[in-house]
Amino acid sequence: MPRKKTVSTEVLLKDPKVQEITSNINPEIIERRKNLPPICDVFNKPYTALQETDQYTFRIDSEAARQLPGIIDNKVQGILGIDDPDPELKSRYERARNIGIVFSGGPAPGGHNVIAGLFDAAMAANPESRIYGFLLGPDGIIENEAVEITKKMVDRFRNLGGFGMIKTGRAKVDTKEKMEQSRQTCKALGLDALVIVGGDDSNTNAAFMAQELLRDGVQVIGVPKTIDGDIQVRDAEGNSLCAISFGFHSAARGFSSEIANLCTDCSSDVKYWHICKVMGRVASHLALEVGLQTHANVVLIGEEMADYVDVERIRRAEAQGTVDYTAYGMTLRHLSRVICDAIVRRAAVGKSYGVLVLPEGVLEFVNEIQVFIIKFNSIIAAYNRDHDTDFHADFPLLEEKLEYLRRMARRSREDGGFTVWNTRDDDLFNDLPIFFQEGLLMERDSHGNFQFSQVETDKVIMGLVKDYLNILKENGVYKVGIEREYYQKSIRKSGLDADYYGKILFRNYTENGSHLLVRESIISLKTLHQALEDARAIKPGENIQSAVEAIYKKSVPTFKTQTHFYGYDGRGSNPTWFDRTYTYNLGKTAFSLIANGATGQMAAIRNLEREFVNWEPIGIPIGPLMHLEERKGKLALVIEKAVVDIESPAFQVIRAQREKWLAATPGDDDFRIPPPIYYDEGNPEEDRPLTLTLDCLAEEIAENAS
Ligand code: FBP
Repeated sequence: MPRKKTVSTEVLLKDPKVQEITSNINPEIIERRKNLPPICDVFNKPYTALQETDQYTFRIDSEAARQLPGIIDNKVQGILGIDDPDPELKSRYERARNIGIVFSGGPAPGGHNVIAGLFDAAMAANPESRIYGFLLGPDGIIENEAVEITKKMVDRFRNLGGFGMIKTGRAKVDTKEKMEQSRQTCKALGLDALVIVGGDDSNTNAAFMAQELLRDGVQVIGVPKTIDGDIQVRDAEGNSLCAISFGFHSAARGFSSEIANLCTDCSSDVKYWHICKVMGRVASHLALEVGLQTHANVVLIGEEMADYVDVERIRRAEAQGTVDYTAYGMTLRHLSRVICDAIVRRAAVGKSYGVLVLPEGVLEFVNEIQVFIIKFNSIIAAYNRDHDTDFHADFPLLEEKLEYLRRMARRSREDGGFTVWNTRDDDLFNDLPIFFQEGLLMERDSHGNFQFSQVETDKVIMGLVKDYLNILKENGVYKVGIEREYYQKSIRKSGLDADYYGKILFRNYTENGSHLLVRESIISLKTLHQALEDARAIKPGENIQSAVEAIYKKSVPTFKTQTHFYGYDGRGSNPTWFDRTYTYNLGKTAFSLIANGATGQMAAIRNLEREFVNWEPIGIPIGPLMHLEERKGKLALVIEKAVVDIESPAFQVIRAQREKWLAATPGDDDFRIPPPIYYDEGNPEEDRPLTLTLDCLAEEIAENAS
């Protein structure tokens, strides 16, 4: 045999084709970088102006009015495109400016295009302007760590995911010292304006900075970012001003294509339930969108649980002339029952597999967990206040924290007035698995939010599910349905009478169903033997017919799971057409607001739920969005998180499709395969999140019908 020719690694690496396929640049990246997303009509004009409108009203919190007097009276501002500005507007618009921009909180696809939109607009107005990017989030402002953003940097990151250009961080400018340091940074860089790209908490921070920096003439503009989709702004009349934050669509599409692959795999391999925890901290918007995109068998929506009422319990209590208060709201036990019910029903038609979508923050909507979270917030805040120290630093170990709680429970026994943590709380808490206790007692993030991404929600819930499935198995309720035809064929093949054995083995043999369910009383080979003996199908001591035994064994369920966490992966994906277009226009909107003197406003695009031609850049006043909320045991002014509205058309669609997607019927599942996020100008991908499309269609259909 001729010897195979070899080549040295050095020569191999010099080959242009090898270089091409080992390069970190691929044709799609090149295309992405070159592309300029479409811009809203107003940005086709060389200048823009703001038009304040009283059309939208807000219910203003008196505390917000007290703390934010300089920006609380801001109005919604529309943006107008101008061809021939008056000299005053022209000179204001074209002034060279120094603008700082910072990413705050978790990454979200599209962030780089906010910078690109801002940079392109600022350079078009005056190429002498400077854009500074603060490094590693708000810490970059506090510590004056910034880079000047150049065209080369912008072009390198256009239309690409992540926040790699300047990175991000979760620091908060929340003390007098940090505010003063930030002011000094703005002075040192001669900033005219600061753009804060962040979630609800970061935009809250933007409002306080806008107020503080007013006297220095530094404008502060927020930009609605978060994959969680929980920044959605409506006015007091319910008019939508910002339908969704950027990043949501790309992350949801990223999760969906991976979850759809699991749907395909599990319905081929038919042996696993895939438990998919999906990010979104508290709100279940991502889970809702993933549900619509994939038609996973079970899609839990936390917000629905908050309103849960156990009608059966209420009826039972009423029959006894009592009221059962525990029937209102979802408990952990009940949640596990809901999941078990779906698993048992699918098993009954032979489907021992499926896909369950679990929002990461689902526990926030579960009664007893909500109570624990609230109690810990106030216990820890009281400790920190009374001792002027930090609870987590003083009690770093779980055992120390538990001991502190035990002491509180003892105190409640001695002092009837002390009710924040009693023996019952302590007992209930001690029943939870250690990893979950640890999760619940974990330090809150810098904004006082519970860090759900670090809690193994799936493990807690699936632990309970597995326990209850075992009970249902022992009770003979949880069985794998056997296809009638299969049963008859295999029994007859062994020369036995299928009808004779069918009536002994199955509870529904004489009915018409396609799947046969072994009787509840047959839960082991011993009980099977007994049933056959009772029917005189075998004699004591005789072996069970092997074909009958094989059928029985097939009916015994094994619940096998694979757990997955969808979060950081989707958060890092490249932006969809929707997000890259949205964010590029947000960057341009931020510049228009700055160039026209606005501060304390959030750059936004109205009509995102409609086709692109309807998109309308606006400025939303941040101050009026603030309300008081409990954070780390204290009331704080924050922007309210938008959670899933269970009256919304998108949620109603999920509710109506639930049975279909569960597919606890013979035949195929209803899985949907969303196309992956791809880059091809000729074939634009889905142009909006399905949640938004449904909400918009519902409005149009209602209008046409009236
Ligand atoms: P933002 O609200 O800052 O955009 O972050 C959202 C999020 O991705 C949540 O979905 C998740 O719970 C959290 O961040 C994870 O935080 P971390 O990156 O600190 O682990």
